[in-house]
Amino acid sequence: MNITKIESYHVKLPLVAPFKTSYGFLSHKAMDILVVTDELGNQGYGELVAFEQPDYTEETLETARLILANHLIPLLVQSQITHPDDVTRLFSVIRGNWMAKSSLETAIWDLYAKRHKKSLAELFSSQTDKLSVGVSIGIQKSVQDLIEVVSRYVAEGYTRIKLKIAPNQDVSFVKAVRSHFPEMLLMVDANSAYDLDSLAIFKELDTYQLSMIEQPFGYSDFLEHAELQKNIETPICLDENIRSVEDVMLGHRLGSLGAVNLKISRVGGVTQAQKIVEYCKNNGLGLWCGGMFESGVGRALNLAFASQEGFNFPGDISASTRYFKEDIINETFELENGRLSVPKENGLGVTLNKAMLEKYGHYHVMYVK
Ligand code: OSB
Ligand code: MG
Repeated sequence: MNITKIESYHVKLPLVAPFKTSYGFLSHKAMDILVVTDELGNQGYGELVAFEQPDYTEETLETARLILANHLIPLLVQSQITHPDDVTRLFSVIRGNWMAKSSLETAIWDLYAKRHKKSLAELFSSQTDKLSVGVSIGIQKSVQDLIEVVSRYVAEGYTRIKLKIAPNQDVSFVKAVRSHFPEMLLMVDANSAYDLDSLAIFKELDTYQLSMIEQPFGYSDFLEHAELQKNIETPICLDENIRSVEDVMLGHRLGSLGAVNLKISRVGGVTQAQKIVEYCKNNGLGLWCGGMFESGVGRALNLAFASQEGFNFPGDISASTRYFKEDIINETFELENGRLSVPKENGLGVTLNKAMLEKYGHYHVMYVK
């Protein structure tokens, strides 16, 4: 395929409700939408999901834009690409910068699928057209507020609840939610807010039948996570730590994890994410699809990807209404009996809403042949 043009929209969408985690507070989500055009006029969409602050991982929107403009785009347009896997190989000379790589690689997947008149779900050997999904709930001011928020999501049909926790905002919250919802699939995510000094907290959390505990310790720590796992029954799920299949293998061998939160963007794209799916499947690990408060473009990709064999737990892929009042795609993702439909149309199966892009975005041309 021949790339003739690469455009981007710098978008910033207000969240329906602010989101508080152990490391920060989010009222808007910014993202870039890449539009890659080929010689036949097909267009592939990719989402750059990095945050504005380097507080979840080290990349930011700004660092990723630089890497795209100065390194990834020049590499891509100089080369002959026949399959999206070629893009991953091409980008392997550049270290790290996973989200920058993923934004372009996923746009090429969409383009490739459209050129072959197939949906991404088809290309990923989708096993189902409806996915059970969960919702990730930010830290609330009080236990009462949290119970209200959880109750609302449960009423909407979510079958798995993830609570963000931080020191002193952990056990009391989990205890209250568990006693209101004894059967609910419930888990927590600490976003690296603790270390082994808090072992007693985790021993206590271990008594609430949590499905897993996500990223309790440092974002590149494996040893303390392994030590923790020896002391608790609840599986540890790693998120921030996992940038590649090698990280999953390391965590598995060391006993630092029982499950993986897989974000395509955090591991450099679909081709790399696929290796993790295979490894988890072959080794009986928990596997589910994480989220980055993506726009509908990124969410469509997550739905297609997570509908394949190997994913065995509801992901952080919530309905459109959970995130933004207005999105930049024309379609909406609506919950039906706790499930979202996997898009069926060619490629990602979603179309850009030009009016919303104009309202919330700024247009840039990154490359013209
Ligand atoms: O740690 O999984 C996380 C959102 C932004 C950054 C990190 C995380 C999250 C979430 C929500 O937990 C994911 C979503 O619903 O998109
Ligand atoms: Mg997480």
